[in-house]
Amino acid sequence: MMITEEKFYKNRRNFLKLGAGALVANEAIAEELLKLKELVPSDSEYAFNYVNFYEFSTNKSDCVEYAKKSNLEKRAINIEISGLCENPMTLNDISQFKRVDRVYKLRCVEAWSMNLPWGGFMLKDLIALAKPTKEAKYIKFTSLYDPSIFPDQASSFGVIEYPYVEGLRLDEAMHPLTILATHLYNKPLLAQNGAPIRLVVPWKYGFKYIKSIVKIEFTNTQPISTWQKYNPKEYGFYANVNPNVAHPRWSQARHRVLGSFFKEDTELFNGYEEEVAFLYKDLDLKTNF
Ligand SMILES: Nc1nc2c(c(=O)[nH]1)N[C@H]1C(S)=C(S)[C@@H](COP(=O)(O)O)O[C@H]1N2
Ligand SMILES: [Mo]
Repeated sequence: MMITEEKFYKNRRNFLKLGAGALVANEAIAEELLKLKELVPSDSEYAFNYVNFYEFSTNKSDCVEYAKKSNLEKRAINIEISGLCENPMTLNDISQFKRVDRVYKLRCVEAWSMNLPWGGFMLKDLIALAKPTKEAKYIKFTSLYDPSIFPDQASSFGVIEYPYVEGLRLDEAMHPLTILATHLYNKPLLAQNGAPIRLVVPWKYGFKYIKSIVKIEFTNTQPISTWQKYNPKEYGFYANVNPNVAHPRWSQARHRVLGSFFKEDTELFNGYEEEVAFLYKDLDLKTNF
């Protein structure tokens, strides 16, 4: 324990000395830091059964039932990469990217959390391949639209607008903590978790983790995300986990850890402040929520 802590603080000092700009450059230190921060994964039953996937249903267990019939797991990765970049392409082969395995805390805006062991690759590796032009400032993601498998897309009383859309600033997308996940608990993603590929951004609320991605575009204007469009007073573009900014209808100061009886304090940037705060040094987090 002592050794681990000593190593952690020593590394943290080096890390801070290198400064924000070096974060992306010095991946080795970032990986080391993450290892020392590693969490104990939650029981996989929560991850597989307590899900939000509105295309299937707003009911968490109905999602799982519809997901079983969807065949989403059998779909090949097929992402159209377009917009402001030098190498637009259709991405099918992800074997070219270095595999990363990360246990991150997922904090849902609904005030619960779980620790999830993801497998995938860093989004920045894909961005390097696509080569965004200097005009590109944002990245926009789109989920699959297929009313034949998604009941809420087929319904005329659909809850939200489809397809589900999300966005990141390009520097957030290039951060080494941001990954595209293909695996969860060392198994290919289940349909209900966003097969075959989904986004994971651990310092943001879970609704940013867009599932079943079919399109990625580089843009110079800030994309409007699905939840922001649904209710801009309640859901912002940034959606950074922040205990000091309440949702208009509930506090974000604490959350329930699934599988634990107790609630715990929510941390700024979901506990990843050391790694990501530099991205927001010029931003008022209260107005840019
Ligand atoms: N396409 C799509 N992606 C989505 C959602 C959704 O409804 N549709 N729900 C989001 C929300 S609110 C959360 S908390 C996470 C949940 O991921 P999980 O169910 O795999 O834990 O997925 C996010 N990604
Ligand atoms: Mo969520």
